[in-house]
Amino acid sequence: MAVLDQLKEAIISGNRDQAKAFTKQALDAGLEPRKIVVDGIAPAMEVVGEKFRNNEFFVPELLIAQRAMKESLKMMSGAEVDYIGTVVVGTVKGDLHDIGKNLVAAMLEGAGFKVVDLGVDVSPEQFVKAAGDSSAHLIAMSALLTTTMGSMKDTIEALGKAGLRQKTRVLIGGAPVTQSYADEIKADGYAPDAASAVDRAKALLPA
Ligand code: B1M
Repeated sequence: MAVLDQLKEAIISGNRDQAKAFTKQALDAGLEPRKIVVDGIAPAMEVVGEKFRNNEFFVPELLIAQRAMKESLKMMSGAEVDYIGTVVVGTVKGDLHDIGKNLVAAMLEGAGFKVVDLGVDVSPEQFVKAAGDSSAHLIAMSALLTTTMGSMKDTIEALGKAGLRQKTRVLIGGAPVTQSYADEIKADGYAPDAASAVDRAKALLPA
């Protein structure tokens, strides 16, 4: 089996040690980090998401697959890449769900974005500061709770107050988020899944 298929299987089964070993093997063989993400890690997490939706996987399987994915991603941080843009990513204030957000971050990284990942429970002020500090083209916010979605609106308003709204596009997503919510809060884009988040993010880059 090719090394990226082995990596994919290791992540799906949540085997951290194997995920690290196959990532190392892929890097040693000269594969680009971007290729490892796009052809190894991202498809693995798509399978995990699909199995979860079909009730073949439950939360523990989701979490151990995510842990294996993180180990693999960690081994590639710091690699030299020509970035197509900078995106600040995070799960909004009050919200600790990060599996989907991590998948979006990994796919964006794989597509050539420099990703500044602020993690979870990110306040509007933290998003705005990171966008300013990194001259980000885009902020990508994830929310999984209906009670935390409002923080997306607060962040857009905070960007405006900081004078950054014109130069920083805003992409939102997460299970309870919809296109009509994005329209309501004047976000620049909405994506229902990680793959379409990449397409939307690319479309939002300045020409
Ligand atoms: Co929580 N949780 N949870 N949870 N949890 C949900 C979201 C819930 C729907 C479960 C339920 O009641 N049926 C419910 C929310 C209800 C609501 O508000 N409508 C819920 C609740 C209530 C809670 C707690 C309040 C429970 C409690 O303590 N009483 C609590 C809140 C904690 C907090 O955040 N403050 C809580 C806690 C947790 C755990 C910690 C146990 C764990 C999170 C672990 C972690 O993330 N590290 C957890 C989990 C795992 C879930 C479920 C079961 C799975 C979420 C997940 O990871 N899905 C979820 C129920 C469900 O979805 N069936 C649930 C897989 C992931 C790949 O999908 O994140 O949707 P998802 O990401 C998708 C898309 O949404 C999209 O791309 C991904 C796929 O490609 N996407 C984006 C995501 N972000 C995007 C951003 C984009 C674009 C696309 O652009 C920027």
